[in-house]
This record gives sequence, C-alpha cells and structure tokens, in this order.
Amino acid sequence: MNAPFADRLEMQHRLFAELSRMFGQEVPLYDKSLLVNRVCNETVCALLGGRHRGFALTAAQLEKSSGERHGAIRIGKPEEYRRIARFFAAFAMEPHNYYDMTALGPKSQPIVATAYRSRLNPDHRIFCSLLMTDYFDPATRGRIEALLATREVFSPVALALLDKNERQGGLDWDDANQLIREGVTRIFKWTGRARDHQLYQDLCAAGFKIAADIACFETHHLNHLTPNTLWLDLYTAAMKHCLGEMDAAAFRQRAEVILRRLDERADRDYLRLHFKHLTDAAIAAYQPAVLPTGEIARLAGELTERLGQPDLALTKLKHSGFKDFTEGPSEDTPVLLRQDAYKALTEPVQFVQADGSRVDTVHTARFGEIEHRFYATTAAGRELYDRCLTAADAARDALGPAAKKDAAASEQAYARPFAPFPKQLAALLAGGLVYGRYQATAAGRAAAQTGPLPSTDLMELAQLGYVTVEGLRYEDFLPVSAAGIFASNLSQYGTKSTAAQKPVYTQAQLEAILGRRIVDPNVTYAGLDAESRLAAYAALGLTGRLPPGEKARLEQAVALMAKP
Ligand code: OOG
Ligand code: NI
Repeated sequence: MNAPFADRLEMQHRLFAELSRMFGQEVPLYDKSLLVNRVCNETVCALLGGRHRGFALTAAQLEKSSGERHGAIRIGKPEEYRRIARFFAAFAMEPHNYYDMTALGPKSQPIVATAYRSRLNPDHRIFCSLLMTDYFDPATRGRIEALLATREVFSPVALALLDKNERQGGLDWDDANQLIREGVTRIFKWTGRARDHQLYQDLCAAGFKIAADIACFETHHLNHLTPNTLWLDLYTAAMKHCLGEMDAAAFRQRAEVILRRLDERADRDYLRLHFKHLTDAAIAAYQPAVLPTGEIARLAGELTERLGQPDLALTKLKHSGFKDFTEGPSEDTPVLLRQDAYKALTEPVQFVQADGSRVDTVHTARFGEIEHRFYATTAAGRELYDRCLTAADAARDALGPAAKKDAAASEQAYARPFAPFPKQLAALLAGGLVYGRYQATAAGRAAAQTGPLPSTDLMELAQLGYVTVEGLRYEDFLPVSAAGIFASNLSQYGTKSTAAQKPVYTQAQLEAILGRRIVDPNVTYAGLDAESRLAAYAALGLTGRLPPGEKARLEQAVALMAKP
C-alpha cells in the first residue's frame, strides 16, 4: 500500500527549521549568534579553500551544512514525558542513551534524561530531561506534583494527531504541518507566564532552580537550540569579542593562533568529518596546497573587521556573558564533542497566581549553546576519555582563580592530561579508540583479482590505497558536559537530594515511562563499523583469511544493530 504520508525526515527538517525561527524571534541573541557562527565558518572555509585547492562552498551549501540543531526541553510529569516520545516518533526520532544526571556527585541535578534522534545519519536532536520529584522531601514533592497536575501542555488537537499518526502509521502533510504548528506555537513555545510564585521562590532559595524552571511554567519551552560550528574555538573567541569580553587586538591575536591550528589539522579527514555532502572522490581531487605567507594574519584581520560591524555589536543586547570554559575534550583531541555557550539570559516573566493576582519578575534559564562534533569512541576510547577528563578537570581546578584569568595557561593545563589520546584519525582507529567505516577501493579490488593481498589489516590496506577509511561521527551527548552546561546556566554547581534517602534511578524505569526501549547508540556505531569491515573483506577476497571467530564476531555486531 502506498499511503500518501509525509516523509518523516522531511518533517524533521521542517520542525527544526520552524523551531529555529521561533527561537530566533523569541531570543534575538540566538539569531545573532547564528550570524557570528556563519561569519566564522566563512573564514574557516576560506582557509580550507587555500589549503585544499578546489574546495569551496556556496553560501547555500554552507547554510545547509550548518543547518543541524539540537535543542533541550525539561519535562515535569511521566505522562508528559511519554507524550513527548510519541511526538518525536512522528518525526522518526527515537530515544537514545540514558543519562542519569542524579548520579554525578556534586554536579548532580534532580533529573534523568534521554535524547531523541534518528538512528542513522542524524541531523537533529532533542535532549529531554525528566524531573524526578521523589528526589525531594515529601512536602516539596507534594507541592511540585500538585502544581504539575493542573497543567495541560498538549492540546486536544495535538493528542489527536499523535493517535492518528500511530493508528495510520504516518501523517499526511496537512496533519504533519499541523503537528509542527502545535510544537512551535504551544508545546515548545516560551510564554513568559508562570504559576505559583511562592513555590518558585522556595525552590530557587533551596538551590533547585531547575525544578522551578520545570514546575512553574506552562509549556516545555525550548531552553536552548544548538547549531554546529566548523571550529569551536574560533566561534567562542568571536562571541567573547562581540559580547565585549575580549578587545579587538586580543581577538585578532587569538584568531591567528586558532587559525594556525586549523591549518595544521584541517586535512582530508577533517573535510570528510565536517562536510557530509562531499564524496570521497571530490575530496581526493582537491590539490593539497600551502597557504601563502601572511594569509592567516589576513584572514584574522578580515574577521576582526567583520565582527566589528554594527550588526554584530552584541553588547547592545542584554546578556549575561559567555561561559568560562569549553566542555569536552581538549581542543587538539578530535573525539566526541566540544560545547560552549553564552550564559542564560534574564528574561521578564509574569506569575498568574491562584487568586488571579499577578507578579512581574524575571527568570534565568534560556541560554545559547554551540557544538563541534568529532569521532565516536569505542568502549576503550570512552574509558580513556573519562580518565583524561577527570585529570584535566582536576588540573584546571588546581590553577584556582588563575584559570579564568590566564586563558593560555588553563588551556595548556587542560590539554596535558589528554596527551595519551592520539590526535589523528589513523592512530585513533589503529588504537581501537574510535569507530570507523571502511570501503574497498577500485585499486584494492583490482589488486585482489591478481593475487592475495599482503595483509588483512584494514589500516595497512588503507596505506596501500586498497581501502578508504573514515571515522564515524559522535551523535550523542556527554553527561559531564551536560552537567557543566546545567551548572553554568543555573549559576548553581549541582544539587543534593532532600529525600530521606536519595532514590536510585534506572534505565528500565525510564523505559517503562516511555513505553518502549531506549536505543543504545554504541550498538549502532559498532554495527556500522562491523558491517563496513565485512563488506570490505568480502570485496577484497579476505573473508576466508580472517582470524578464527572474527567473522562471527562482526556478524554478531551487525545482527545486534538490526534488532528493534
Ligand atoms: C540540557 C543540558 C544538556 C547538552 O548539550 O549536553 C545539553 C538542559 O539544559 O536542559 O543540552
Ligand atoms: Ni545542549
């Protein structure tokens, strides 16, 4: 049967384009940060064009390749949480990973979370938190739950559309557009209205700003919408400059340092990772070149001048400054993801009290994050990352207040513990630290026709030109980074449970709320890696020469990925 249903991926793109438009109207600084990002990305592309002759992006391609977004919402009730899962299912977005934010020691928050995305080649994501009310003492819990019990975020129309989507197995475009409208005009919209000012004040005073942000508002307002950048440090410096935290001379100097690093590292693997639309053949056809002397200084100067134009005078907008430190690995370690943000804005809100009276006040929650994604780590890679991260955090903490004042010293202190991590894709793959995708080349097939190949090692075969390799990109989130983001935006480092005993939360519990399993993204990364290895071995006539058990192991990884 050929039902005339809207394509779910097309729906997803529309939803996120509309969310971005909604958020840009709600938060002018967000719109401006997108412009700062574009200007920085143009500088990166100019450098790439000088280094790889033939590389160029049109404005439209740049716009498209930077159109990816992730947003975050915070939910109060299990029933709402399940509805959100049903909403995103209509857009082919499934829950990935379980993030227990209550189990991060002093960085803990009273929430658990999952993130919605497509399983393969995701473009968009939503980090979705659920407030755990039993984290609180019974009196506070009772007040939060009583308030939440009286709110209805989904309209009857939205609920009917969710039912219809499930009953029919899809929605036609009229219905799809209606569901998107429900999202941007109601479910995720900021209204500036809130309820129960007393509870709000009590929760904030007790150090639970996050609970206040969730319980006292009428909708699942989007609290940030994060674009991707082509080089995070350049954007961060540019924003600090535009927000008045770094003068033009300092920015220009910093931009030169950053662009020099980019020049060192922006090899073909960088192009492969950052530009999905480029084929291997297109990338191979670019002629490697050396930038002319003075080119980096020229680009830095040009960028400084552009950022100084009146349309980017962000000091004119009300803001709370930029985050102190970037989350994630050191800037030279291309794994997982790096994130940064301008801090949450203080915005006007009006409380409508039970007796109808009004309280005009302010609320600080919505912020402006940016991210830069790198290679997905294997279990061994992740373990190494977690170890390096702990050491890097400690090294920076040891600097004390100097860390904020001396950016270069703090960058160095943070990078040193990451020294054990290889910095190049080939070494990361050879060390079994990241996942890859392997493909036999025409040369490899031809060589395999004439006689047995010298090795079954894919990295060795890649050196001979018989195989191409790329790294899989990390498509998920990092709990410690998320905790750092929460902490900076709530201006609260973390929370402690006020229940008699802090409850233990589990993935199974969240799955029961969702009414479905949460996808383990590592199974997908491992499955994609294994599938490509099997195909490459088969194409090169190597399957029979694999070590005992290797073929079965790879087939098992592929089979696991296919499970619902
Ligand atoms: C979610 C914070 C987590 C990320 O990128 O790690 C997050 C929130 O602030 O609600 O978005
Ligand atoms: Ni985020």
